[in-house]
Amino acid sequence: MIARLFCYMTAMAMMMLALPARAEDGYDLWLRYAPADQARAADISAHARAIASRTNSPTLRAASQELQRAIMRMTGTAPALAETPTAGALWLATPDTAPALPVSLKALGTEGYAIRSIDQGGQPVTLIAANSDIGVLHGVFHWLRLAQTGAALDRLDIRSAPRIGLRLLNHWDNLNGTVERGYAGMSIWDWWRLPDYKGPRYTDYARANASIGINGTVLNNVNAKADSLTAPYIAKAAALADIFRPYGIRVYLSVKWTAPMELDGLETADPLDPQVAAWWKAKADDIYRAIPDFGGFLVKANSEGQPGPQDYDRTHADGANMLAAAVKPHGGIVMWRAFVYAHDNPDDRAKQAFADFKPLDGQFADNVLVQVKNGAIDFQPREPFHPLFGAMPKTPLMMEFQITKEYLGQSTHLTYLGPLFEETLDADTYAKGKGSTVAKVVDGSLDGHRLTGIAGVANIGVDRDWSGSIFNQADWYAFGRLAWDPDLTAESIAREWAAMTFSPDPRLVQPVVVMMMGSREAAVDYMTPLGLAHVMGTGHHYGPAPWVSDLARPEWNPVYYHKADARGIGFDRTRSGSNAIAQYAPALARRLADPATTPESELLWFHHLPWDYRLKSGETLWNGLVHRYDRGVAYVADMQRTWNSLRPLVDPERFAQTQAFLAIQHREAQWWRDASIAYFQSINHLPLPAGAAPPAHDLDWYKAQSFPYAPGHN
Ligand code: BDP
Repeated sequence: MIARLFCYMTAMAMMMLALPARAEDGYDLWLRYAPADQARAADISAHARAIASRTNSPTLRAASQELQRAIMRMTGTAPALAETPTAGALWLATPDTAPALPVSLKALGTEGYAIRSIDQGGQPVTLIAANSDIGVLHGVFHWLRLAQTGAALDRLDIRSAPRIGLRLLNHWDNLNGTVERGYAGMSIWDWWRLPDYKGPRYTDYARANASIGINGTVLNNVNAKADSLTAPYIAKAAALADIFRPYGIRVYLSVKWTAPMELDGLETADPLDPQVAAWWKAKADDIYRAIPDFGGFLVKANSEGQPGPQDYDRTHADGANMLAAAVKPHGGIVMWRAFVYAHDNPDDRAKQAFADFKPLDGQFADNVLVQVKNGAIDFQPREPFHPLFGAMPKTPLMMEFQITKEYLGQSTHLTYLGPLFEETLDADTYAKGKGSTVAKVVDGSLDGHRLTGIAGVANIGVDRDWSGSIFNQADWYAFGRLAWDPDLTAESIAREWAAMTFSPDPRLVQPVVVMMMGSREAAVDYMTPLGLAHVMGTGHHYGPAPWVSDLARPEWNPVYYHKADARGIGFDRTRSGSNAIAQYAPALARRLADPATTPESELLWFHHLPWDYRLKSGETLWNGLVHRYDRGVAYVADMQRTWNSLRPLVDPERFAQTQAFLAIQHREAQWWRDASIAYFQSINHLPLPAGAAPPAHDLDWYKAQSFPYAPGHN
């Protein structure tokens, strides 16, 4: 009887293991730990019979729990817990817990780790060692990546340390729960019910970020409200900081320049006014009392209507240094954004940040970073790298990427951003000769900076799948991986991500990676080919609107960017135009001066060219544009075919979401193509190249489309 009951219980337990713990709705991200096949499960078990760890710090407890959960899910067997390493154990160790480690921890810093297969008194053991508990946690996630992607688990000898110090998410989340440029539902910060209610999502957020090495998060929108600096909101931020701390993630806040006036009635926000400086110092002291490891401030000042030091005839450096002095005694930093352009400045918008910031090089305090967007306009599908990279050697420049896809299809288009990030990081600034890549500026190696950083505008919300779509998760993932190591390739990252997110089966990984790798170029093709930019709909930036010309500020209008007329198209940024190219190093500027030596992918960014200009292919510029629009649409149709062929290998829920979203993308790619062609044809009156289909509707139809409720637009 007892034996029968036991058999029944075992059978029940086996059945429960075979079923997924919960629906595959994307909540688990790349930390799914799906059951492995028998052989692989045995292999994982053999290398994870036990977890050996001597301390019980919150961080090591989190590491151990992650391993237990993962190994149980992947193999069906729980690892034993031990203090000392036994045969087949994963041994988590720091010099504090194990003084004579058989591996050097030099050059691994406080966050890096070593993973090594060792022989411990005749027993095989996998050592995961680091100088700190956080390093061990990162090492654990690395080992779990190996386990999930089908990699070998024996003879390991891995050393890894982050190349960039501050690896941050920037949440553009508002205190009312909306998210600027958010396409994944409301903010994950439940400001209203914090600090009393702290849902489990915050811990899962921290796990996901720690698993890719992110070590900081700016909680609120750069278009900040002063209220986030009031005592109740500091307490709310402190509650989040407490949850994130064991995962090595610090909290930062965006601040509004006029907070001293708004909150405490000061008469000025002049950075050189002693009362203003004293206010910020006292505010910083308050924050650090609640959050002892608070990271610091992010500031958007004198940009798009935000107040700033220039309102008092002071410079960005005056403003940044005043705030920097307030956080300095606590070890905090200031990230001062270079995203500035002024309504009363008639110069090319692409030149304005450089003009403001370059002269300030050398004037910033040593705990200030200037945060620069990847390109000089605004997160376009493709932009040349921002000319400030390489131009401010005395200032640590922090990269700002946008993970949320404001301009790349928002929540539904499959446009993997890995190649965009990689392209920017690999771009050569020529600041100190060939090989002076943007990555070397950002990681500090080019100019010898120790303070280094990279930020990604988060794509996270309360949607079950976090990011608005399964494939958008890959952008979050890729950002973290590249922030840790900018030399990784977008393709290798896509491979890891696909294996963990879906399955390590090469029949799935191979085609999914191919889809992903061409997807961003496809979006460039159907939205902004050949270096076009900012031709999106007004405000919401959803869909095409290259015809818009009636907005108050010239640089808000798409016509400002493409400058199409009867003779040609493109923005002349050479000497005959705005001469923006002169902001690049001479070796690069020389090449950009001539359309023949400008990369075709950036042609119309730098040059205004006649419609019959000959492209490298021999076709005219106009025909080449049309072909690219068509190529982009065709790529999406290809992705649909590929995805449909993968149905047997993907769970129904995630299969259906991606299938539906690809259908939306195809329809919208066609819309982009047709609307763009209809508009440009109304200007150049040229026939379409042979074989190209006419737009489905006339131009007025496209112009009449209106989207007052498109998401993400405040
Ligand atoms: C643009 C967004 C706007 C942001 C701004 C910024 O359209 O919503 O506030 O950048 O970065 O991309 O400050």
